[in-house]
Amino acid sequence: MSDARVGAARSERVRLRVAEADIGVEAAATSDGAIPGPDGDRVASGSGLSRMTDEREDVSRIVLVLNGPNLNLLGKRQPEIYGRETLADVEADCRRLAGELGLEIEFRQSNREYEIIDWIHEARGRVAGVVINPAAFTHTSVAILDALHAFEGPIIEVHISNVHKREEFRHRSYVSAVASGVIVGCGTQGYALALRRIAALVGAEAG
Ligand code: DHK
Repeated sequence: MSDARVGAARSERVRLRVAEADIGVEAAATSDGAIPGPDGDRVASGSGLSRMTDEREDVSRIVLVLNGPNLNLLGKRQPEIYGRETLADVEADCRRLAGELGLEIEFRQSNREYEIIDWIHEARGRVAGVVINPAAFTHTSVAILDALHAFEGPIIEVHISNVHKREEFRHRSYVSAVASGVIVGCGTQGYALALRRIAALVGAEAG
């Protein structure tokens, strides 16, 4: 199937899903806005829906930033590895940058796998893209991988530390199999890089 037809099919799926959910938002489901990514997949097609819309079409501008277990202790836990910035600092940086990029951020952290899965489910048909640092679940969670497979938009995986320089069990990521891109070892700056990439993939970047 061509990129345009994949985009159209995906848009139709979103439209149906929204109609089912009856959330009272009108879909702008065209394949025209489809922007192919390097892997020809996981790219927003102008079909996402949101409370925050622009004047051209009802394109979602929401990016869900998900953080896995122990990241609530960021800044305190192993600062020699993860740095001294707290998760609140990261959130503030993300919100500042999102404003510049014309995006809206939903920023969440959980130590519970099921909660992360539920948030991914709720993102379907509503959120433009997902930035996820699954933390330790990266290396263990088929369930998070499966949930991400059910999400239509781009996904950028972030790791603050360079997991490839660390223990061997950290070299394997289940999530990478579904990610459009992976940012590793750039410290907390990785979140900003991920947001910029999502903005480019969903066509939200001003310039
Ligand atoms: C964070 C964690 O908590 C670890 O379990 C991962 C990741 C690496 C990070 O670098 O952000 O192995």
